[in-house]
Amino acid sequence: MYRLLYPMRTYLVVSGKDEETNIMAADWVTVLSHRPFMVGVAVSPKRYTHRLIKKYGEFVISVPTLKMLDDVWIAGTRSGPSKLGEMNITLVPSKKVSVPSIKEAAANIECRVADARDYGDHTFFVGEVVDYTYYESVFSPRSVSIKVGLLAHVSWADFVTFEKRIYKPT
Ligand code: FMN
Repeated sequence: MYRLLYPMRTYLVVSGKDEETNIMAADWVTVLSHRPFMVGVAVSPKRYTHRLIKKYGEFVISVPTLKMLDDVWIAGTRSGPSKLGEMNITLVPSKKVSVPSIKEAAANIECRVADARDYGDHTFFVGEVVDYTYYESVFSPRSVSIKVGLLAHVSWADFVTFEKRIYKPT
């Protein structure tokens, strides 16, 4: 009953390169370490993305916004690089990895696979973050602007964004 941990933020995982570039939606993404900056993502071996991460040893975690919801849905419901033809995104070169980044995404986190381990029906890919790009209008060292419409997934086709900021008294 993984749904007990929902809502979860939704991300995009970019893998492969050139004509073999692929994008899938992923909820099961987490930060693992601050220094060095490391992230992890659980990817089912059934995903085309799984094959590409294994093949190239690199992936990019992109942070989609509400404007990209249609693309997120395509990324999360179709399999293989041909889906990119249906999507409305612009691929741009990443800084350190050969897997491209997504121009429209609020951030792109460039990862090299540091470890891959199977847990149950998913493989947990650990990525060492080698570089990143982001919109300064959304992310600053101390905070995040939620106005951009960061996506969280509730169930099948049901998504929410963060609306209300609750100020913690200090
Ligand atoms: N699949 C995973 O393996 N891990 C995930 O964390 C994950 N999260 C998803 C979140 C959303 C919102 C959606 C719609 C789907 C998610 N999926 C996840 C399923 C894949 O995105 C989906 O199977 C996709 O079609 C795989 O694409 P690919 O075969 O081109 O790699």
